[in-house]
Amino acid sequence: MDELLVASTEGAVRTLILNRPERLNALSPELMAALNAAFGEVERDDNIRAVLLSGAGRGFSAGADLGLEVGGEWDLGAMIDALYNPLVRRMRALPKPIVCAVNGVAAGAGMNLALAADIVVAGRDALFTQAFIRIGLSPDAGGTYFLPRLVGDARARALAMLGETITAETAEAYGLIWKAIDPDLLMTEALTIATNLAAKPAQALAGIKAAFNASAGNSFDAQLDLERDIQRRLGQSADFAEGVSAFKEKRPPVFGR
Ligand code: T3D
Repeated sequence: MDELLVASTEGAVRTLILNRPERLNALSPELMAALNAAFGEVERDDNIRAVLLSGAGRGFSAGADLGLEVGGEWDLGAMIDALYNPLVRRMRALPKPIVCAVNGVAAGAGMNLALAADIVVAGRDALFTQAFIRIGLSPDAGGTYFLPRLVGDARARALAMLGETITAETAEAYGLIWKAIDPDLLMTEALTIATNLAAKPAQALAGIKAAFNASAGNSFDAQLDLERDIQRRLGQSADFAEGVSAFKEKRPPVFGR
């Protein structure tokens, strides 16, 4: 049987490809478990400095696997507790940048999985939909947290309540994603972004991620204090010393490996 999640490493970038193309990479419990394990490995491996997440075939992910049996006994909350929430928490807490290349439709939890990444790029032919409402559900996998923060409350509510499909270009115009890209160049450009991130000072990237993660829930004062604490720590790092020396010596910096 083909692997559900194909992992490869190029330099310091770990690429993870959802691999159920015949089901548009629907998130079966097995695929979710594989994703959770893969992000756990990335967390532990000091040689990995950035992650690139994408999907095989013509879709990024069609969300939860609807092929599973549903019914009164089916506890979706338990599934979310066991698989969805740990994954999204892990992706947000990972002190390394995650680039997501959306290569086709991203629906329901598939869309929200993409939004849990730090930088999202999409092929111009990609589509985004909060499909939950069509099957009588409300967004999960962080959707009601990410959406209003990315696109504002008005658009977030409409996307969730209407379940309309938007194009990658609209997603870019809304500020939902970083960029819409020529589909033929998507993976090359996404890998370039991830490789670029992997060469940047890792502790500073971790600091940026921690600061932005906290920003949504912090008061202005608390955020200023957090910025100070992060900067204090970074100010003592070898990368900062190297950055300043390189600036003074008019040469490119070489950050720690
Ligand atoms: O379970 C829990 O824990 C609760 C959590 C819920 C979170 C959620 O994500 S709820 C939202 C679930 N997703 C959806 O409702 C989307 C369902 N899919 C679609 O609406 C459409 O497939 C798309 C709009 C995404 C794409 O349409 P299209 O026309 O490009 O493709 P298609 O023909 O519908 O799909 C291709 C195949 O993938 C097809 O199989 P077949 O008929 O060729 O054998 C289709 O059944 C399969 N597929 C698509 N989505 C899913 C799926 N199989 C299982 N689960 C899916 N979500």
